[in-house]
Amino acid sequence: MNIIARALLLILTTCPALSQSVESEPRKSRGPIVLKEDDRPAFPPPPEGWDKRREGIPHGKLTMIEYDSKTVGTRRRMNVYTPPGYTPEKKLPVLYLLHGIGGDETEWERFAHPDVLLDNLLADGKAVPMIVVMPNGRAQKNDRPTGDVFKHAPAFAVFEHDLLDDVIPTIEARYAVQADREHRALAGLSMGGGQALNFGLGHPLLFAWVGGFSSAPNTRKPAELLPNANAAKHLRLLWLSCGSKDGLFSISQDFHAWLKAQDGPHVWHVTDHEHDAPEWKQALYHFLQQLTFSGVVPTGGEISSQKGGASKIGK
Ligand code: FER
Repeated sequence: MNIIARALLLILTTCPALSQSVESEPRKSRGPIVLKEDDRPAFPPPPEGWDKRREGIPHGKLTMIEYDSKTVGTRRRMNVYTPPGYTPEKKLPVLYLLHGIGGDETEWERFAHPDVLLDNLLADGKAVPMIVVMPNGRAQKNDRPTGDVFKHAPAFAVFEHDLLDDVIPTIEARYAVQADREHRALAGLSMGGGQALNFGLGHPLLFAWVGGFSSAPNTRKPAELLPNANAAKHLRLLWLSCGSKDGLFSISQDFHAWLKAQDGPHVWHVTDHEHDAPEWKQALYHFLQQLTFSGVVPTGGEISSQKGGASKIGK
């Protein structure tokens, strides 16, 4: 993102009045951040060395792959992490990890090095082997984050079709993947957080693991995301995190409060960060450990599974 776009982003994320103008559906003006008693970290800060590339442990592999998007009508790119020891003989679960408004398929790797975090977690037995797919969430012909990136907001909504019809089928055709909801996670930061909540909760038969990090104003309102908070019981994990100094805090806070009021199970992790890369990196570190891809979620409790239902994916 160039310096002008960055400055604009800072103004927009800290000034509720201005941010209204770029929302597709205006939300209520966001007032000052008011912290509640339960707006606290769910996890301690990561331990020493958590984000340092370690010698002497097995390393996974990052590959930038291309695919033909029927949705966009272009050849697009995504960054794919395969864990150490990946072989076409053993099917693995997949996390689809989405970037923010100024990012692209390289953003997570530049900000957070998910490969390093996962290599370290795997070496320490704190995560299970998984494939991590980092696509480009701006589903338009020119998907570079240039110019006024806020004008690209509609393309972040179109990405729902690219994800379901192009990205996921490509990954499931080319990699050894456990192609069912129990082994498919969707998460993202900011605009990507809004996408993950909108698409993930909108397609409960496709995703059992959903996470929104510092979710942006593209996030649907709580009652639209989950008309019945009880539905969260059918997920393995619903994750919400945000920095308490983020101008977008109320978006995550409101959804948390709405879920809590109705006993909808979820993780709520609040740090004292702003809308920044260190927030997303530590959120990812903790989120990866919650992705057990089994019925047991370390902090989320035992959640019953949703049975049956047709998916257009994997057919
Ligand atoms: C907005 C403020 C921030 C908005 C999007 C963002 C679509 C996204 C920020 C990011 O992805 O970092 O008003 O409207």
